[in-house]
Amino acid sequence: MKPAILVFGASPSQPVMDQLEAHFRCHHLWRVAPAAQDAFIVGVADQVRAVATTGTIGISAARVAMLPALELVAVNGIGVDAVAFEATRPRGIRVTNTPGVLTDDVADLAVTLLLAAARRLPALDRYVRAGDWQAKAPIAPSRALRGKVAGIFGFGRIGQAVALRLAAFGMRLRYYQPNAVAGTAVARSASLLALAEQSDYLVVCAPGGTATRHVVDAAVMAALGPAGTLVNIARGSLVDEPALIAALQGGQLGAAALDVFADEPNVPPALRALDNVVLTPHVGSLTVETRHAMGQLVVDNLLAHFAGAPLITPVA
Ligand code: 8YV
Repeated sequence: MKPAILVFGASPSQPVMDQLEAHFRCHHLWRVAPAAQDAFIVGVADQVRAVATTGTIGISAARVAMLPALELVAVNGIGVDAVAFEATRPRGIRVTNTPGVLTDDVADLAVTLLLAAARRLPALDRYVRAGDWQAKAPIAPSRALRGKVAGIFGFGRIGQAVALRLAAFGMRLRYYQPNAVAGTAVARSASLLALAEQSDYLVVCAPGGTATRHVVDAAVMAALGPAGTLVNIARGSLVDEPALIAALQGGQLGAAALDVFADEPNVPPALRALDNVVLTPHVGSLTVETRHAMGQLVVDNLLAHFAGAPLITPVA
């Protein structure tokens, strides 16, 4: 009999969904209204040997506890901060994610956001649509990128891919993360605060989770300064969002370009009301090609697990 899996989130790739259906007895939780999901899980819990989830949904300790036969959590994403490892680890439940395949697209979005903030793209788009051009309304010039410093917080695969791209714009680069990265020509700052002080743009590429919660705080934003821009493509949890709103409103921080938020999809109205922000709905990896590749890794990890083969991309 095919193993039963619980699918927390659908992939936009039809071939991925078809493979899940072909190889597993799929119970699709994403089709169930939130209020009815616990009852749905209770109905299938005894059979469920694996969960296919997303980076943002992960799996809570309560849900792990509801699944007595759970062996594997396959995350369709790189971030595993939403996985309750305190619940999976003691039971030997294995976890996989999708590193590598999303690096370029997430880095591309980071650069897109940075450029959009630097050249004030949303405001200029609104200007043309509103007829302000014909009305000869004044347009303030933007600031050039060349020669400016991009500080990259979190210098893993994605951070390094962002650096590679920004170098092509003539930007100077620095990074900070607790462990120095070997073999890079990019200078490491002594701390996140020092990086913010030395940068015109701070690009957040570090993992979410308890260790990095609210590390981008009021002091870091003040260090980045009134002409500085915060870019976040990592997790909303890294940024103290009320402090960010206050800094943007008060002028201590110049601008922000954000793909991720503290409580998605609930972006605070005060943030939405600001003119000096660019906002996207957590779409760093949302391209046809990358979502297919991510979903394929989920399928391949599930198949490897049930074949007794080594997992393709296990989380240590
Ligand atoms: C996705 C992500 O939004 O990779 C991650 O950690 O946050 C994103 O790529 C998410 O996992 C949806 O599948």
